[in-house]
Amino acid sequence: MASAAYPVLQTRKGNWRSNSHYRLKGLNIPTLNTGDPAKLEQYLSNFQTKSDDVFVVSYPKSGTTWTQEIVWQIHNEGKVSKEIIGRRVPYLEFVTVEYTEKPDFEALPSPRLIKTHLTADAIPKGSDESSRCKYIYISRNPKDISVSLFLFIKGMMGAENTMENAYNGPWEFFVDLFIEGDVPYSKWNDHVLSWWKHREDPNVLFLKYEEMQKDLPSHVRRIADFLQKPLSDEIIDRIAEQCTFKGMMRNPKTFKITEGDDDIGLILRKGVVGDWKNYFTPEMNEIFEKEVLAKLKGSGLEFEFEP
Ligand code: PPS
Repeated sequence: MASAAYPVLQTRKGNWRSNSHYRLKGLNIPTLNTGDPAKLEQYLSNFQTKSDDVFVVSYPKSGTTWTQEIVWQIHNEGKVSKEIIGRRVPYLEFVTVEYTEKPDFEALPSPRLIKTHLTADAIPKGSDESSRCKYIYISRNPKDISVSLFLFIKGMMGAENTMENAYNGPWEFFVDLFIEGDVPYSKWNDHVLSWWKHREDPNVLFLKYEEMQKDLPSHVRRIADFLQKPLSDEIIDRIAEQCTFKGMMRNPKTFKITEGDDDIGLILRKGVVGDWKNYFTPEMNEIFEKEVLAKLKGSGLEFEFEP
């Protein structure tokens, strides 16, 4: 429902078009996420956090689902569930969604485990000690993110109800859109830096996908400690094994964006570091280094690009 306050934003080049977005909370939110952008913006602005809420936060395609599953298993002592992840750790920005199940955060039992892609500036925060919740931010190198996002968005084209709003161009154009921030949740560098600034806040845990790949058990322990969940080494090791890419691939349809038994919106794809090398030309790499990675200079934030 476009309106003067919330126009539909879409970048075009010839017949190619970016995903369509609404601008709210200072970010590009896919029009597919909501039929009522004003209502979504109001909901996000008024969301009341509780002190035991846990937010799993990321820029899209950074390892959100992986972290959601780890957090859920930590809270459930290593149990494995086939219930779709969006029901167990629901997505905040789907609160007014129309094409799939809407989450109900008020009905969610405590501690509420919540997924979101909001920046540190846009995310709901408690105003005092009694409502100050925890945030786990998962980051990933932007070259692998851009490939993962491109392939995911292209895949969403297969769904009839998403055709009008979805990306229809080639990889080359997508790289430009990613650099310009004409993609869901806008510019990667602004997003990651908004959270990096808060990495030392006691209620923020800042993680990196590439480091999790290298040593998953120690990260499961770090997350459990951060959530003050005392678990035995045996349970930690079990969760780490169950949350490897191979472990999660035992139930691939548990990890989907939408409800239903189809293959639309499947999230587990390759799960590796360095797939970008199969897509980037030397010229793209050069532009990316200059336009995206150079923006991190001086922040102390660095990423690994090789397995
Ligand atoms: S989303 O749609 O924004 O929530 O996507 P997100 O979950 O953030 O990211 C999807 C990518 O994470 C990979 N993934 C994993 N990698 C390693 N280990 C595990 N267990 C795992 N689970 C998900 C998933 O495959 C996507 O990356 P690509 O590069 O596309 O494979």
